[in-house]
Amino acid sequence: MKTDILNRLKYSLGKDAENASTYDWRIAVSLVLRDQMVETWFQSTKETYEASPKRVYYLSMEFLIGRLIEDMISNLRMEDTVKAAIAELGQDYNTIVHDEPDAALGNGGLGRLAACFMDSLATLGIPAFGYGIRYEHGLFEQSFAQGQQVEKPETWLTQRHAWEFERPEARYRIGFGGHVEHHEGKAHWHPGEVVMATAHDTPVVGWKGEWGNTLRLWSAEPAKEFDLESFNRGDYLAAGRSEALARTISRVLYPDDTTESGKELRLKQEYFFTAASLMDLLRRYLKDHDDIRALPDYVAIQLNDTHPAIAGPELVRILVDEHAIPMDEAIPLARKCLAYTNHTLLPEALERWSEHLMGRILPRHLEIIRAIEHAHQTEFPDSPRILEHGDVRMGELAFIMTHKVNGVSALHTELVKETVFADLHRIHPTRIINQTNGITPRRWLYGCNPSLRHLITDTIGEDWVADLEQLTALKSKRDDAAFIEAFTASKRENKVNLSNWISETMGVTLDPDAMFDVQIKRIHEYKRQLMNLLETVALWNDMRDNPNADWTPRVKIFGGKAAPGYFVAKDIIRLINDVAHVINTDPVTDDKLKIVYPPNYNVTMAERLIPAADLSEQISTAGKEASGTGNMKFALNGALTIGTLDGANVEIRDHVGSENFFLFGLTAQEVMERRTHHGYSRAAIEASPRLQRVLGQIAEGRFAPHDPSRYHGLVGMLYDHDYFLVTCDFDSYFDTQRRADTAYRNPANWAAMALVNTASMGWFSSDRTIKGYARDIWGAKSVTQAKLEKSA
Ligand code: F58
Repeated sequence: MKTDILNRLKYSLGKDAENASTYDWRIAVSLVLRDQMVETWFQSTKETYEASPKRVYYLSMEFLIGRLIEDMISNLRMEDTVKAAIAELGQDYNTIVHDEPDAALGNGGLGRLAACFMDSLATLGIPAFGYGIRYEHGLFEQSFAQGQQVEKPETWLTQRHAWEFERPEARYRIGFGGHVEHHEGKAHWHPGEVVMATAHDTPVVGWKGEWGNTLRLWSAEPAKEFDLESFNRGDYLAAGRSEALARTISRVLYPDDTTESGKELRLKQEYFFTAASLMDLLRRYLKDHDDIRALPDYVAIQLNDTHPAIAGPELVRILVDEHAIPMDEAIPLARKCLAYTNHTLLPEALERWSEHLMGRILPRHLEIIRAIEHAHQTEFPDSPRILEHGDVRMGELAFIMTHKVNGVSALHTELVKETVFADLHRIHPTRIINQTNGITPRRWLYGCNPSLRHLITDTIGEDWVADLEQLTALKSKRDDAAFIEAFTASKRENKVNLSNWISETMGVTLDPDAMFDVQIKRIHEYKRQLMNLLETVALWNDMRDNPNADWTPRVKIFGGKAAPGYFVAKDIIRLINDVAHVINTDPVTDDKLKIVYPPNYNVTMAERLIPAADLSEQISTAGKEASGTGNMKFALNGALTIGTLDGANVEIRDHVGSENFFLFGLTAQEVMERRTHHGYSRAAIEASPRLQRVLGQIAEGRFAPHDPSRYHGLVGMLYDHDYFLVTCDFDSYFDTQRRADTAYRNPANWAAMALVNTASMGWFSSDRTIKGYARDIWGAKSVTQAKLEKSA
């Protein structure tokens, strides 16, 4: 390993050990690891060709993979070797690992789910490709200036990306615009603009390095480098214009996590990566099959939300225009290959494109969408329409063009059936199914929580890493005092580490024995960070009223970004920072209450915060959070949840037991009912003196003395249009927090509850989720499993 690293330093980076920077060492180590992976990767590809099984293609606009180096090291089981080599080379392991920038190619849960799925597909040995976009700039970098969010472009690709292989041979022409001609019953699309999609492959190796799949990300390049004629004329700007336009397509990830911006460039991104992926998978298929009609036997395409929903019309276009399959046969054939995952019920997040824009960017696709609409309406005259009020509704298109539609938690799936797709569900009653989300135990326990990992492995062996349900064996330890002590010590170690980091990076001193109460996720009204903050202020008031009472010390930790155009969310960020400033400098509560909000929350920060959490905030308005996956990560790492009956919280509570979960708030049904009451929020505020007091303090400028009217808008909104029912759930939330305080004062009992959480979370492994997709949606098999069965 040492020699390999030095060779890489020398021959790939042109450096010797004396002159190498941390960056050089990191790239050298990464390249050595990548070499190790390549063997598995080739072997897997070879076995896949031999077995000719069904391949899974996961199409996603986002893959929020974070750092890869430690994933690679642990999946290849090379921790000891790498650490020893780096130490012998006189370098620091942590410095090298922390030098890697996060690959932030996603906004939040949807993108991170895709990354967990890639890990599970590889671990399970299911042949799969992830297809997405190689954004030059991932999710923006967040900082705070006087408490306000400032966004800067993220620049991960200004450095070499050590894990990828560019594939100049996998290049496709992607057309946009132009016109369609019809001759003798055949359509001919003549695009007005063409860009090239070039593949960049990152190997994804599963646990123990037994199987490797590919994450193939497309970057956009000009079809023609630059216009030499303009250049020779001296018009340098014109010479580079088409090149710049082409590259724009993969330039930046859209930072909107819920609202659809309806931007032309976004539609182009969606078509760009979807079309390239379909061409690529069809080329692979046609290499060793000649019957295009057998495609569904070998290809399963999963659409991660509606972003790649243009895959329906695009596949039909290819079948009809390029393979001469009649339209009425092409539509069901395409449908058999495709499935769609819905991640949201929020109406503002359901994609729709104006027919006008669609016709301008993708004229042939609009014709095909009309044909799909016509075919469906003919068969089901009372069907909801894809084309409505001059819009193409991508949810309806995705539903109609796929054979399975899945929700991401049991509650969410029921709500999908009852709300967004109620009419389509009546027509196609078996199409909607549930696949509750999951998380990869490799990153979200083994990797991020070494102290707990060691304790678990010392107790039950190591097989839990690929078979998470084995954690149930830990339940019997809840009455074992020595084990509980070790479990508590592991949590404390993580809290001390986090406190040190907070102190170094933010200059705030934390008490590691205080309850660490964490809410990390995108900032959104429905996720109700505001309610958490109001509760914090109410607690602070109570502490100041009665400073000598027996308070449970708390650290409130927030993390998350707001979409740049989401002004209410940005006000909430500013208020958290303003309140933090006042509370953190109050001598009366100095040893009892602190608020920290480290900027630029990302996957790496999640890996730091989650293992150190005692309490996990999952407090969305019931019916609004499709599933949540952070909720699972916390519970797995031994945090107790305070939460509503929303998304996967319901199933987490079922698994860990209601006695080990702090439940509060209205149910989804009650939420809908409450909204019909006139003046419900004003009534709730009037019934709660505690909430009134807090809102009064915020409104009179207690936390912004130089700009007292700063939060009038926010407070006014709570009085008059509290759509997310912060006011209605406030009292029940506050009381439940006090129950948590009381429970925390009994450390052994708290630890036992936390342990039961960890021990009960096996079902939430993304391995279980992927097995569900493979069985119920894709009809795909594990090649490694088949090999095992054959040899047995
Ligand atoms: C999230 N959606 C859900 N969307 O909010 C969360 O409950 C769920 O656990 C997770 O998906 C995985 O199923 C989400 O993250 C986005 O970020 C989209 C980005 C692109 C625009 C629309 C929203």
